[in-house]
Amino acid sequence: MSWTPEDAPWWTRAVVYQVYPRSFADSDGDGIGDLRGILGRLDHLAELGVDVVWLSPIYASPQDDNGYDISDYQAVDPMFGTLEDLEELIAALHDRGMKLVMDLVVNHTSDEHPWFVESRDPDSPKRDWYWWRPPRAGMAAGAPGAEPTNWRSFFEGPAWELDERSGEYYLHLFSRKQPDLNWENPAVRDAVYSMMRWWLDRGVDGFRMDVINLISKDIALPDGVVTDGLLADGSASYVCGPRIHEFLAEMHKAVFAGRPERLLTVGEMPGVTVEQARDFTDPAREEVDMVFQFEHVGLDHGPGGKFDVRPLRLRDLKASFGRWQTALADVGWNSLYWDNHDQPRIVSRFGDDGRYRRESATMLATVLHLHRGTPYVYQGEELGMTNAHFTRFDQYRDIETLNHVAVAKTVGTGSDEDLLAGIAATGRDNARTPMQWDGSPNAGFTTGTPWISVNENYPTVNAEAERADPGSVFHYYRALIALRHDDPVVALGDFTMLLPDHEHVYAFTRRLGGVTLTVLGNFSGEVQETGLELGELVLGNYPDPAGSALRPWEARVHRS
Ligand code: TEU
Repeated sequence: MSWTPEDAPWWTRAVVYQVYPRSFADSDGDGIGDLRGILGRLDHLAELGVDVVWLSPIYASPQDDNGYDISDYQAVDPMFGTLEDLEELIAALHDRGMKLVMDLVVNHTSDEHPWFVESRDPDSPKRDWYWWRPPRAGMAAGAPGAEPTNWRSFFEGPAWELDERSGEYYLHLFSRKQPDLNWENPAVRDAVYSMMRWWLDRGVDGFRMDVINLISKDIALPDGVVTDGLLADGSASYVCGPRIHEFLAEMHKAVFAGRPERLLTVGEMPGVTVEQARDFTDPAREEVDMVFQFEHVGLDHGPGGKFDVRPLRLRDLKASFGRWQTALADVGWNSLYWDNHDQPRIVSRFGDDGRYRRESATMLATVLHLHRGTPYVYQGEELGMTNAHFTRFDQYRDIETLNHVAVAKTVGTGSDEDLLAGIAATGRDNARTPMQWDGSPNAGFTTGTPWISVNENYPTVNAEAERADPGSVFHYYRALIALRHDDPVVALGDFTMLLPDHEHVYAFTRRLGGVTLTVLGNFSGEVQETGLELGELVLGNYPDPAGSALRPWEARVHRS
C-alpha cells in the first residue's frame, strides 16, 4: 500500500501535541494544571501549528500514578475542572481546526474504581472483572513467594497484592493501586467499548491507548525466568499476548466502524516488535492507526535498566529507526517521538542542553520530523525545555522513581550519588516540571505553589522569550510543522538511510515524484564532513548559509 497525496489519511500530514494537564497551565492557583488553564493557552498551540492535542488523563483518579489510575472513566477529576470545561475545550480546539485525542487507560483501573471495590467481594459478579487468584499451591496466603506467579511489577515489587478479606491475590502490572482488568471477560470489553463510544459521542477525535498491548495475558499465568532474587520478568506472558489482535479488531468494530469522523488511534506498546507493529497498523486489519514503540528510548539503558544510563551510540539509533522505516514502508505507519511524560527531555538526553541547547534541540527535531510517520511534540519540547537536573530525592514525585529509590536503598544497591545521577538522567519527573510560559514567578504556570519544582532555567527558557526570538526553537518547530503540512515528500516520501556507519552524522533521503529531500543532522559538538552532494537548502538551524561540512549540532534539509 503506497498512499498518494490524494488518498493518504489526514494523520500522515498531521503533528500531534501532548498536553500533560497536571503541568501545563494552572488557572485557579492550586499549583496543579487544569482544563481552564489549557483553554487559556490555545493560541500557543495554534501558533505552533499542531493539528491534534493528545490529553493525558483528566478523569477521576486518586492520582497514585498521576491519573493513569482511573476511578471513573466518564467523569473529570475536580482538580482538573468539570465535564463542561472539557466540552468547552473540545469545541475550542475544533473551532481552531484542531482535534482532541483522549488517553485511554484500560489495561487497569484504580483500586478505587467501583468495579474493583465490588470485585473484592468473592461472590460479586464483578469478581471476574479482574485477575484474582489463590496463593501458589501448597503455600499460605502472605508467605514470601506465595504470589500466583513470580512476576515483577513495572514499579518494583511483586505484580500481585494479597487481599486479606478473601485470602486471594489480584494482579497489578503497575502499582498496587492499578489492578489489571480481565480482558478475557466479555463484560469487561463491552463496558470499555461503551465508555469509548460515550466519549466519541461527545466529540472526541480518537484515543492514545495506554499499554494496550498488555491487555491479553497467557491465561495459564506461567512463572517468568528468575534472573535476580525472587522476582522475574513475566512480560513473555502479557506483552502482545495470545488474543491481542482479536481484542483490538473487536474494539475497532465495536467502537470505530461506521463512524464518519476522521478519527486517530495510537496504541502505546512497550516491547512491541517491528513485525508485530506491521500487523497492528496494517489498515486492512483495522486495529490501530499507529503505535508508540520503545526501541529507540531503550538504547541508552545499561544492564541495570533505565536508571543505569549509557551514552547513546548514533549507529544504534540509525539502525533502530532505519529498521522501523523499512519495515513499515509498504504496510502500516510509524509514530515519531522523542519526548513524552514518561521520557527525559531529549535535548538533555541525546543533545547538549548547555552551550548548544538551541542547535541540538532543533537538530533532533529536524531528524525526527523528517522521517516517515506522524510526529508527536510533548509540551515544552517546542521550547527546548531541558531536564530538571534535580539534586535531592525530595524533589521527585513520580511513583516509578520513588519506588526505585526505596528498593535501591533497602537492598543497598548504589550510593546516593549514583542513585541521584540515574534518576536525574532518566526519571519521568524531568518531563513533568511545569510548562515554562514566561520569566515571571513559577514561569507563569501558577500563582500558587507548584506541585513539583519549576526548572531553574525558566527565566531564559520560556515561551515568551522563544516567541520573541526569530531564531528560537519554537519558531524552528513552527517551520518544521509547516514543512510537513506543505510538502508531500515529508509525509509520504520513501526513506533511504545514508552514512549508516558514521559515528556522528545522521543522514537520509526522502523521495517522492522525482523530488529528493536530503536530511542531515550532526549529533556532535564538532564539525563533521559528510562528503554528500546536496541540493537547494530548504531548512537549516544555523542562520547563515551552509558550507560543505556540518557545524556543531547543525541540521539541514536540502531539496534536489
Ligand atoms: O507507560 C507504560 C510504560 O511502559 C511506562 O511505564 C514506561 O515503561 C516507563 O514509564 C518507562 O520509564 C504508561 C503511561 O505512559 C505511564 O505514565 C503509566 O505510568 C503506565 O502506562 C501505567 O499506566
